[in-house]
Amino acid sequence: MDNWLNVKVPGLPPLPVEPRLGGRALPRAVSLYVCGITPYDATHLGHAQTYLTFDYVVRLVRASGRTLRYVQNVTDVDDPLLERATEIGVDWRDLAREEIALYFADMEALRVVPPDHYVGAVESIPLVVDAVTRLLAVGAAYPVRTPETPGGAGAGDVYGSVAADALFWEELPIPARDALGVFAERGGDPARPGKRAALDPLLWRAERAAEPAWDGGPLGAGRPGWHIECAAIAEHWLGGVPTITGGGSDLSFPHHHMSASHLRQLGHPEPGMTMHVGMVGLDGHKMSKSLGNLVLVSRLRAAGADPRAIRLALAAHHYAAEWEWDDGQLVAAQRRLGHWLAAARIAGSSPRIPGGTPGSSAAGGLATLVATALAADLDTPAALDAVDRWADAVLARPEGDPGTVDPSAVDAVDALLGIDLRADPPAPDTRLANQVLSLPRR
Ligand code: 5CA
Ligand code: ZN
Repeated sequence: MDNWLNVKVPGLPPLPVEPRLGGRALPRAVSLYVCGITPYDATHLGHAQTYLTFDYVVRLVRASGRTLRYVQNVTDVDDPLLERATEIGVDWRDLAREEIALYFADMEALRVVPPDHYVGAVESIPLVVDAVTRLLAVGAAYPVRTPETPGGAGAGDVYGSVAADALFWEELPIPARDALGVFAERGGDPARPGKRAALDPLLWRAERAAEPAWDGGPLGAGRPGWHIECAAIAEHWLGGVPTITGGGSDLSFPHHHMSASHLRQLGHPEPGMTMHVGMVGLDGHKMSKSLGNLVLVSRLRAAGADPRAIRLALAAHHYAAEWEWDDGQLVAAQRRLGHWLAAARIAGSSPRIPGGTPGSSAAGGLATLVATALAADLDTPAALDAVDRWADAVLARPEGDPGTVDPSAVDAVDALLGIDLRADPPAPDTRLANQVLSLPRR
């Protein structure tokens, strides 16, 4: 599937940092799987915080001299997308196409580095069919006949068996007594008749009237379940369990737990780590498409917000924190950006440190200072503080004192924090207002 436009990242000399994320050191070769959007509504600030978090991971991992393979999916067929399309009376494919285009425009404006592979659920159906077939073969999955299904060989839904995974309960990321409730809240169907256990997740949904379906070979016509989608894509594109599996904290259970369980039963016992971004809230509730309490990135951009300020407003919060948005944070971020831009203008016209190589001088510590903050479990607030102190020092110099500057400071801010201090602010993208409104919203 298409990807969004690449971002130019200035080269920095390899930085002497050993990133630790969630308390764990990273190997030299890192694979990253980030759970992407379900394209039924526009990118809100919660999504932006999630994708910006992994953008800092990408920039840090590469700047530390490690290799990175990075995959992000897009759930371009699933119940919420189909339900929303029906509700607003558009074809689900048009809704998906339009929302993916808007997501790309938002990611490009925010200068988020794209994944190596951006992979859709629909194009991955052969991978899912293969994975489900293998799970059936090892007894980790079973069919549940459906009266609604138009018969035929293999016709019926397929469920994964949690009882087949010896580590399922041991690895559960939430208290066992909460599992059923959370499963039901987040797309699960605990009461479905015919299941062996209430928590068993759907792997393959047999064709129903008025629902899209694809040829599932031995499984019969149908469409993929959600958790197996991410397991199958990760297995194919990253060779098994990713070093890091990421998304918002609402994906910890059941989604990432189920996907990890599927991967184990597909023959991938290797351990991986998950990184979960705290939920961004508004007015006392998690920002979510289903609640409708959204601040859209595209609306802020159309209203003239500088995407660099949106970035700074979000980076002021540690990724794991849960926090609430208010517009004052954008005002404060815009002020901070102005301070940095003023310093960058002076830095750009000052002599460089004689003989200095990027990142090597005393002041040239900015790249190292920012990378060191990010290496400590992605401490973006500390990284922003480091740039504040650099800007303070540049701006505090007596007038007429040319001083010396860290030649790599502006590049460091660009490469590690995705903020280009050389660029002019973009004009508000007024086309966006129309694009955002072209589909009816509730
Ligand atoms: N397509 C699936 C993942 S495979 C999905 O959850 N899509 S989503 O569109 O609902 O969410 C996209 C990403 O944004 C997920 O990683 C989700 O955890 C994250 N997310 C959603 N709401 C918030 C929020 N309020 N704050 C932070 N992250 C959020
Ligand atoms: Zn996922």
